[in-house]
Amino acid sequence: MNKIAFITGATSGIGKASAEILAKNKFNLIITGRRDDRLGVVASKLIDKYGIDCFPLCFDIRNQKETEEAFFSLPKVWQQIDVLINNAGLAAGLEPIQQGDLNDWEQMIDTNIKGLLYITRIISPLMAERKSGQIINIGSIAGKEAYANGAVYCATKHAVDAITKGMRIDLNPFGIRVGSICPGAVETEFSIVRLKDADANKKVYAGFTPLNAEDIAETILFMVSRPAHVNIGDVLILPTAQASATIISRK
Ligand code: NDP
Ligand code: 8X3
Repeated sequence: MNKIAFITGATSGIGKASAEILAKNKFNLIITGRRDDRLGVVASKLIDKYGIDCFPLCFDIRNQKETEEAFFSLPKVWQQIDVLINNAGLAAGLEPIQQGDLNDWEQMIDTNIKGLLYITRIISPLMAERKSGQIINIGSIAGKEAYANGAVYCATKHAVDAITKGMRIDLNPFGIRVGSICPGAVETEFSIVRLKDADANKKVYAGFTPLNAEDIAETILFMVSRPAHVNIGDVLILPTAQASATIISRK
């Protein structure tokens, strides 16, 4: 029987690319996000193209009740998740702390930290019961370094790093693999959302070749296809042009 992967934030970028590569490798999928129309399109495509089963679940991960109701609306057999990809997240704004927008801060904290925790709190006990499962959290280079104008986003990704390490310890007795992937610059909708500018990618990725979502999806596939005794704990993955959060060689 196909394994089941649950991917949060699969309506675009890294989550969408991960859904595609896992479908190609015969995982059945639960894909989530707020944009229902996009979820439907992604699910239909993956079902038709790869002959897998795919369940779209539309909910806002910031809302604990909505998240729980969405998960438990799944048929029982679909609740037995083998792989959880905690990917849904965002940066909002790029401002010094003294000028930061409180709504942006709340959105990042509620999505990147609390949303990740809500879904993990639902799925991890079910994995623990079955003594089986793998969780991959999408962190960031922003979880390893702080940079100017990004204090709160960096804080949320530092939190993801700490949560990953703590989860790995707590779930260790149950044989559950926990790891993270921490990308540098990946061209997705990330910068468009962060800068609230449809043309943001032209500026942000000018003069160098950023990672693309498929680069991260391939890393996810590598992690989930290791033999059972191998747990990749953390992967820092950068464009070749990027040396640190803020050092990027541009032509
Ligand atoms: P995208 O903006 O392309 O994708 C973000 C995904 O998260 C979308 O599917 C979006 O779905 C979902 N999402 C956001 N907020 C919510 C919410 N409240 N409830 C449910 N789903 C939500 O960006 P990326 O693919 O780049 O981002 C994916 C992850 O990768 C994020 O955690 C990001 O921090 C991380 N990352 C990105 C990097 C980059 O340079 N791009 C680098 C390092 C890490 P919808 O809008 O439909 O709800
Ligand atoms: C996304 C990468 O450098 O914009 O997490 O924070 S960065």
